[in-house]
Amino acid sequence: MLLLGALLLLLALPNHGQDTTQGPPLPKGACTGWMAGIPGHPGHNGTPGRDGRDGTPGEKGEKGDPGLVGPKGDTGETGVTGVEGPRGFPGVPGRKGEPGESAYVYRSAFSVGLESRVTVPNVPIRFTKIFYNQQNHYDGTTGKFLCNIPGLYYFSYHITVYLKDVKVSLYKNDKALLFTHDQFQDNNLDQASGSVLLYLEKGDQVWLQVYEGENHDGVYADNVHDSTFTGFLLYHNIE
Ligand SMILES: [Ca+2]
Repeated sequence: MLLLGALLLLLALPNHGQDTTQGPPLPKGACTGWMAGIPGHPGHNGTPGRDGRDGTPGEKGEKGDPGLVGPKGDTGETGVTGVEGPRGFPGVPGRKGEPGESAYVYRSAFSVGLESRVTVPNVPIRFTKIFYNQQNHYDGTTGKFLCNIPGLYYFSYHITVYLKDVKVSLYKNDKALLFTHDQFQDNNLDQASGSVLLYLEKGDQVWLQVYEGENHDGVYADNVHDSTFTGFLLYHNIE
């Protein structure tokens, strides 16, 4: 430090002498007592400068981690109905049902025969040998069948012919509808028969009767020869 101060003194000397020749005169005795001063203290720091300009954008960073799963969304609209599927296999048969109530059964039938030969013409033949007459729609006292159930009926008769010719008619309400004629042959035994379908209303009557008098009343029956009359309801009127 002392060395530096001496150096500065040597440099300053010529200038001092020059100034004395050209500048105002120094006060008397000034140069004789001049000595170099002690360097001052460093000044205070200045105020901070303004911010610099923004730098250029940096390089693009790496892709970040996936975010958290968001909440479940709302239910969407119903879609279009699909095409009908193929037909399934047949199911197992169900159990047998309980017996139902018995429906009303329309029954009307009779089957009767003669017990002996007929000798009275032009009146209903009275068949008194009863094979079947459950509903009693045939009346053995009159020889007439009385219709109780409207419908279609089937009637038939099989007559044993003996000793005389036979002419019989099937009557419906006093009108002969069906005629059967058989000529008797001597020393023989003949048969005559007929059948018909008739629609009957309730109250109609049907019977057999010999016609054209006593020369045609060869209707015969005994213990081993029968003459029969049969009728039954084929089906009732459903109206
Ligand atoms: Ca004959």
